[in-house]
Amino acid sequence: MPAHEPAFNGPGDTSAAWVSNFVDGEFVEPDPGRSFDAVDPATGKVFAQVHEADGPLVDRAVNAARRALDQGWADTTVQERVALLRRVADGIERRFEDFVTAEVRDTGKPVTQARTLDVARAVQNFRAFADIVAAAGEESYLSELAGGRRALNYTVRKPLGVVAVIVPWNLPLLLLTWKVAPALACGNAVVVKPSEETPGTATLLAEVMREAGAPRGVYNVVHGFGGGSAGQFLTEHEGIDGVTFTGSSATGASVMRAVAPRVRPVSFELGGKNAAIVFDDVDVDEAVDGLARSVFTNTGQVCLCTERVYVQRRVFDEIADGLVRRAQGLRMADPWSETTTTGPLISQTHRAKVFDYMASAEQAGATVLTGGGVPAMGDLSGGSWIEPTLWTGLTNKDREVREEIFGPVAALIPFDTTEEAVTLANDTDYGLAAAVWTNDLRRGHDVAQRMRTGISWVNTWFTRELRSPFGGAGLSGIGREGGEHSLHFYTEPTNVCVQL
Ligand code: NAD
Ligand code: 6OD
Repeated sequence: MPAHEPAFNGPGDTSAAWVSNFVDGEFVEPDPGRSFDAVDPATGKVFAQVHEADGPLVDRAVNAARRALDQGWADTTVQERVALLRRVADGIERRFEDFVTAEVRDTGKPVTQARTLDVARAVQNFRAFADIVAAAGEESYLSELAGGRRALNYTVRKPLGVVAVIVPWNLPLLLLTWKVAPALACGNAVVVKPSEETPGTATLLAEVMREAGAPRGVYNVVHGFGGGSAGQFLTEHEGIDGVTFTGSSATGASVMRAVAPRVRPVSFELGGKNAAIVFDDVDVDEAVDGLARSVFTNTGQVCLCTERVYVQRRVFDEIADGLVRRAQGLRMADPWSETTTTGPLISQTHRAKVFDYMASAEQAGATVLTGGGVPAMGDLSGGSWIEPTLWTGLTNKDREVREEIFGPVAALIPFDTTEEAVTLANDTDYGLAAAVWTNDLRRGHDVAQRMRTGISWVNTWFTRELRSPFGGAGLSGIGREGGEHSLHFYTEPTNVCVQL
């Protein structure tokens, strides 16, 4: 079998190229009447059939998760769960290249990125949350009461229960494991619904979970779409105790409506329209290097990517020239080549959306510094390739500067004063991330703190500390995950108050 053939076909025959649902510890026999295509975004070719879960199958998955909790998983010790998380991390490491293969096949992302970012972070997610839950303490307070009496208050944290984990296609395994690891660490059982575009690695993880000894029903995977499909069946299911969701803000609103009648907790990591602020004291090469990463990584399909670059006027042209050179130096080619830096967009549908913004930017009077079209890709021309694109001449009023595009595009806008830069950067309905580029650290701290975002970087981008809070304000989300913040979302506390 070629190295990049999918290795996640589910039961029995590995030549059939089926991606199966995984329920109650077993891969479910595929139903040829209920399937959809898995498409390689780099070629546009169909390479597998994905078994779409119907309502009864989602029901089985939720019930299996509930049984797993009732039959002892919820009562396991922290040490037992930590040990499972470490075995899962080891299991991913043992099958590292299988995960890389599945991720590259599903997304078209460069194989080097899948190795160094996506799959490496999946391993790290399980190890980090094993450490975090092992080190977590409990709260207790001694209350002074009238008459010299005292009461001891302590908090017992219990698993939330059955958690629905719904994730998108851009960093499929990274984002899935960022949620599954803490959920299991806290004693929950999960039903995960990966994106219809990227079903592979969640399915492969089922094999690893089984090998690692996860009890039946603790980890379930249902495949399908959102509305009218597995996503909706899952979020509307009365057996779900909470939903952790990463995806677009519009879908977040639908998920909120779906859980509202049963008042279930949600954790939302949603879209972004992230700003970079570049002051004129920067080392231009260093700043361009960081900016280029923040605009073009994963073909701009990272919620944290910069799509608005505010540059202090004195260095505007230098920064613009540097970014154009970086955009033109990106190597768009076969994702399996070790020298490829940039893959396609996830689908033709998404490419049409990004092109729509490119057309409207030009109508709004933008100057296209580079890009704006489809690169010549030869044998790969069936894929959803797009040129990295930079604009000047747009303002904060234009939709291309207000709406999340989720492609390798950015608008460069000049500013004069710090106050102006802060106002422009905060002038958005989103609030996920910002990056400040300056050699004046006092100014860096000041401006970073004034960003209305879940994270503000200074002289870096996408540098992650998994114990820190991660999430967004405004349209970018509800709540925070990471470190103890994850442990809070995935547990339900009971305060015990004992009069002494
Ligand atoms: P999406 O919202 O279309 O889909 C996300 C997931 O939700 C998919 O699994 C999808 O099938 C499912 N879904 C869609 N409709 C649903 C419904 N009605 N009920 C239940 N599930 C439903 O997002 P996408 O296009 O897959 O991903 C791109 C978006 O995700 C961008 O907006 C990006 O910013 C955001 N994102 C945010 C973060 C973050 O951490 N803040 C991380 C990655 C991606
Ligand atoms: O690094 C993470 O934990 C995280 N949730 C990243 C999100 C990236 C968005 O595409």
